[in-house]
Amino acid sequence: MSAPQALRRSAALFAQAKELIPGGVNSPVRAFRGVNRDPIFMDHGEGAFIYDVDGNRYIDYIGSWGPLILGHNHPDVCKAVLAAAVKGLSFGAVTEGEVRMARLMTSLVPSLEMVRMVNSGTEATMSALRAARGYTGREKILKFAGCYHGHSDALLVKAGSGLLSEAMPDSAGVPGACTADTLVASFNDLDSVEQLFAHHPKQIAALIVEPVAANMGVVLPEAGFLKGLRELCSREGTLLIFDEVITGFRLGLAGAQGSYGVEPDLTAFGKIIGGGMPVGAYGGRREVMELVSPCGPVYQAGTLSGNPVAMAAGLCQLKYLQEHSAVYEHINHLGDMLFNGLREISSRAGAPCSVNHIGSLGSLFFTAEKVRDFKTAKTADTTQYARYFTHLIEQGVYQAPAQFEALFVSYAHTEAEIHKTLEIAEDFFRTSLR
Ligand code: HOZ
Repeated sequence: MSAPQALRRSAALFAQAKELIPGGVNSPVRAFRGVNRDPIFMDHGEGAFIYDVDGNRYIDYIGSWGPLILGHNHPDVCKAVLAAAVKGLSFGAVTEGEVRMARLMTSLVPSLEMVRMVNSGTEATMSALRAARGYTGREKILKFAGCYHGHSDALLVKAGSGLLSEAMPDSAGVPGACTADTLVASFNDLDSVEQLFAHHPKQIAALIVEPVAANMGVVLPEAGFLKGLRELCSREGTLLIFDEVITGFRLGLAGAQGSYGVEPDLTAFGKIIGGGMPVGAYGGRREVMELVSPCGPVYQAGTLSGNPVAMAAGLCQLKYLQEHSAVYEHINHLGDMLFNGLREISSRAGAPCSVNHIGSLGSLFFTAEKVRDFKTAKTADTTQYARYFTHLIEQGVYQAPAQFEALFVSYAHTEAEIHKTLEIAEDFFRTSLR
């Protein structure tokens, strides 16, 4: 890799941005506050690499937070976007792409009988909860500490992602009434869920969970946890909602529900189904989805929902995944190489680290604790993570700018990038760990 260029243009842009945009960013995690640095302005991406405005190249383990599973600028996806764009950017009317997308998604994910497109994961989870409340006639919802389901009011309770790295317990501006019906249990702790059901019998409309939590860093469900949730929800008449914004189409064509063999009633999807364009979707059991307007009384709408360019990008990427099983073989192999490698080199260096991963998705935590929930995730040393981040970014490896986020490997990565990354990480563990 060539010598790093000073981040002059980035710094100049950030100075302007701070005057015009809160914190200089349009989403908090990318402000790099979690690693005590200023953000780096990106210019373009190509394959496994992302390039900043000062001409530095980085191996990219963010991939726009997951959706770029084929890597940056995949030629097929770009071609599909361009072909759709010349026909018109938005109509606010129905298009064929939406039908094809719904047909493809329902054919790939067995629990999906009907699906509604929206514009983001936040909209997807919020709308799925509304449908669940409409179906059950109940008001309470149950979530898990450290899980993040977007920024709608009712879900900003003990949330992960940006709230965790900013060390904010909850958001200001959310009326108490909006969160009064949100119950919080502990991830991987079925007893905590049982207790909430016992205290609120027949009152909980939905239990929402990231089947693999990926917004307090990556935390895997322990054996029996998801199945236990399924059983409790069925027993209580509560709808089980999987938030597969991160895991959907990443762990496999049927997402985490396919990998773990547990069927939710509803699923929320996010950016990956847009191949990098702003998209989300929610769907599941027909009798629930048929309550959504204009079919039924649960209102939800959006001019850009099912946008034709986004549908074209998403369809192209999903079809590519469907037709090339080599994608999952490749990213899972590289994911194993990367995360097992990090586990080995940190342990060889005697560093107190814990690595969680499944396939191409994972996190390294600076803690000796086995990370299995919010409490253990929070034992991670964020100062050490910031040092690690700085070491890697200065050597051309771009990873999550906060301890409590995930890393993503794409089809465009090769063993060469993984080796390079491990070499740089090992150098950190050998020389910089204090
Ligand atoms: N909420 C995302 C991470 N879990 C970050 C979004 C962004 O900054 O783009």
